[in-house]
Formats: sequence, structure tokens, C-alpha cells
Amino acid sequence: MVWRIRNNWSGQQFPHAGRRLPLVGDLLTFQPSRPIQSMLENSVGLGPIFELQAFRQKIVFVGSVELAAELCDETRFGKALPPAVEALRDYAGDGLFTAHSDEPNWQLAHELLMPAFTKSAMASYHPIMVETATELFDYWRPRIADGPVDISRDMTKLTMETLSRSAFSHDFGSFSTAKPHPFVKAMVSALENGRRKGAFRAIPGGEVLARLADRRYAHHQAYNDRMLDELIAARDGSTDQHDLLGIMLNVAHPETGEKLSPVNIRHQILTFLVAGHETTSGALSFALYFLARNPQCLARAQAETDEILGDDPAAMPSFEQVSKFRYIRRVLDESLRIWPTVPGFARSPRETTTLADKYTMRPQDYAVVSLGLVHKDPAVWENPDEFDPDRFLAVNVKKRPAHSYKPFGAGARACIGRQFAIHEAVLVLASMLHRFDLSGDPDYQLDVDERLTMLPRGFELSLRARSPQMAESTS
Ligand code: MNH
Repeated sequence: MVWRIRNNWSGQQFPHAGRRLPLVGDLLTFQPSRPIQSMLENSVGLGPIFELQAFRQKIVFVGSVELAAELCDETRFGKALPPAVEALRDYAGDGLFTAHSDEPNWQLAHELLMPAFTKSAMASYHPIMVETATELFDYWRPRIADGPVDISRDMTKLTMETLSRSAFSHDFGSFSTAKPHPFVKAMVSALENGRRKGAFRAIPGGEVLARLADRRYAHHQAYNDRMLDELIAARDGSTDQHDLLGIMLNVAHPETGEKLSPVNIRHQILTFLVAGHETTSGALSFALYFLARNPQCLARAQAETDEILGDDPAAMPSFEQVSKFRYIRRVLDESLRIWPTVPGFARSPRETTTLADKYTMRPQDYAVVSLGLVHKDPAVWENPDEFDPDRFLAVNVKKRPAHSYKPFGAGARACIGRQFAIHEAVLVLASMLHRFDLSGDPDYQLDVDERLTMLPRGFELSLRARSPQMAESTS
């Protein structure tokens, strides 16, 4: 058998952690259940660029702001699809996240969908977000006296509901039924399969295992596909554009008149559900974790909600009010700095180039911008482990070099759902902090679960309803 390392950077070597073994490479230096966190831990002292090799895969990571800025230069580099993302194509096809930049459907979908994701477009999702958050609070109300609530679990229900209602007006009943909806279960299983396949394909002969795994999981994918195809077909002929599905079915390209095909629309819906729900729920959960840990920050955030929302603890923000929560927004930004829920993104050069004045990088090579490292680069971030939302005051942001902070990726392929995520997260944090006082278990040790994204595991908060008088006394 020919032993060839993929993505081998023309044989160039980079620093790596620990002792490297034949065949398995650096596999033993990291824990399979928490690969990203072990990579971060093992990277200490390796410098701004290093590699991790396992079986036939070699992954080069970049951890400094300086090199991240180089890779974010759109004139020289663009998005790459590393094997883990490539494996998702079986599920989400040429949807926006998994499409190659030169696939015609990427450009078309990007142009057709950008208007649906602008800041002003959030006005149409705002009522859905308010309604879903209110359902969560109503779901909590009779339960909070019985004990703490599992934050990551409930935030994931919330973001899933918000997205499915905004994308295709579907209610999964997350707050009215005990069991997760079969669609959600099927989606989670199919994604789990994608991750497994990505790993199998790194092993020689692993393609066979990947195909076997596909056969075992095919029914999950088939279930998701069928349900969405039926939904899409049922809207045939409707001109209603109140949700993303309606927009995708009806909007044609202003110049070419082209529309998205039904199969591509299915890929986009799956993409929004996958890309949008855990990422946002993780961001919300980490923000709540940091607030519970930092009572002064929590007090400032609640003072802000009292100032903007007034005495009624049940008040929900209007669309215009959401952008007024400047402190809560900084809390969110700072949480995504310390725990970026999408831990990195991959970049390749458009033409053969030199990276860091030193390494030849060809279009078939890719490097991963590790946000967990870039967001803590001591050359840019003082006391990087300390939670301090005021780092995101405009005067402080201006002092930092460009590309110091990239939780939503870079360039043309950056997150299309950024405004959606920020609007939802600020709205939910503000209304929740206004309505409840919260406290965490002081003995809880942050445990981060690595799924498709990063999420606190087993993180619970005790909630108590705030009274109108409390709102008055703090304002
Ligand atoms: Mn989102 C791309 C992070 C919320 C839909 N998203 C990306 C990328 C990052 C990212 C990083 C770029 C990945 C890459 O370069 O390979 N996204 C986030 C984070 C949150 C988030 C941290 C929440 C917090 N994303 C959302 C939401 C949606 C969404 C909400 C949908 C409603 N994201 C996408 C899509 C892409 C993307 C679609 C791909 C865009 C493209 O390539 O055209």
C-alpha cells in the first residue's frame, strides 16, 4: 500500500506535540472525545503555526493574530473545505456552508439569500424570536421551583425552534412535548454519522467503514430529506414570502431570473438548521455561564435591561430596542472570544504563495485558523483568560489590529446568519435577565462538549422570578 499523507504541504514539516508514532501519527496526543480542546492544550509552546497528523491526515493550525490576518486576506486566500466539512456534503450537499466557492449554486444562493439576512430583515424574524423566547419562559415558570435548569439543553431547544419557525414555519413542539421531535433526532444522528465518516476516511481502507456507516444511518437522512421535500412541494405555487422557504421559492435573480432548485432549497434548510442552532445555543450558554461567574457583570446587564425595558419583568424588547442593549452585546462578544462555538475555519491560497514569509502553500493545501488560540493571542489580548466585556467598547476595539476576532469567519464565506444569531442571542439574554435572577452551582467546573460545535455540558442555573420592585430599586 502506498502511504501517502494528504494535504502534505509539499512535505514541509511544522512543529508538533509529543512523540509521533508510525501510522497513527499524533493520535495518542489527543483525547478523541475532546479533540479540539486537547489540540489547544497540546499547542502550548509550539509557536504560531503547527501541525497535527493522524493516519493520513495532516492538519496545519495557525494560532496567532498575525498569521490569521494573513489567511483572512481575501485577495490571496479563500475558504477551504477540510475533510470534516467535506463529510457534511453528503447531508447538506451544495448548501451555503458546504458548497465550494466555485460551485454555481454557492454564488446564486449567496446573492438570493443575502437580503434575507440583513440587519433590517431581522424585523420579520423578531416576532418569532419573541414568541419562542416567551414559550421558553412559560415552560420554565412552573419548573424552576423544583430545581436548576439545564441551560445548554434548553437553549438548544430554543434556537432550534426559532430557526425551524423562521426557516419554514414549522413548530417542533420542543416546549410542549417531552421527547425531541423525530426530525431533530434524525438530524443529530445523521450529523454524528458525518463526523464519524470524516474520521474513517482518514484511515487507510476507511472508505469501506464510511460506506457501512452510511448504510446504517441512511434512514435518518432519508427521513429528513423526505419531510423537507414534502414541505417544499406543499408550498409549490404559493407566493407567500413570510419565511425563508417562501423567499427561496419565490425570489429570482434580478439579472438572470434564475431560482434555487427544490433540492438545493432542501440543502439550504438543512444548512440553516445545522449551522444556526447549536452555534447560537452555545453562545447563549457560555454567556450565561460567564454571567453566573461574574456577579458584577450580571448586575450591569440587569441594570441595562431595567433601564431599557422598565419595571415590568415580563416586558419583551421591541425590534428597535434589541440594538440598544450595548452591554449585553459586549457580554456576548466576549463570550464568543473566550469560547468561540465554531472553533475555527479553513483557508487555502488562490494561487501558490508563501505563508509567514517561509512556507510554500499551494491551492491544495489548507490551514485552520484556530479561534481558541487567535482570540487569546497574548500579543493582542491582555490577560486573555479573564472575562471582560469592556474589551468590546468601541474605543478598545479600534486599538486592536484587524482580524483579532473572527467568531463568524472571514470574507465572502463568512457567516450569513451573523445578524440572526446576534439579534436572537441579545433578545433572549436581555429578556431572560430581566425576568429572572440566576445563580450557578459554585462548584461547577466548566466542561465543554465537542459536537459539531462547542457547548457547556451539565451546566445548570437556578432561576428565580424577579419582582417589579426589584427592577425599580436597581434602576
Ligand atoms: Mn454561521 C458560516 C459561525 C450562527 C448560517 N458560521 C459560518 C462560519 C462561521 C460561523 C465561523 C464560516 C465557516 C467557514 O469559513 O468554513 N454561525 C457561526 C456562529 C454562530 C452562527 C459562531 C452563532 C453564534 N450561522 C448562524 C446562524 C445561521 C448560520 C444562526 C443561519 C440562520 N453560517 C451559516 C451559513 C454559513 C455560515 C449558511 C455559510 C455561509 C457561506 O459560506 O456562504
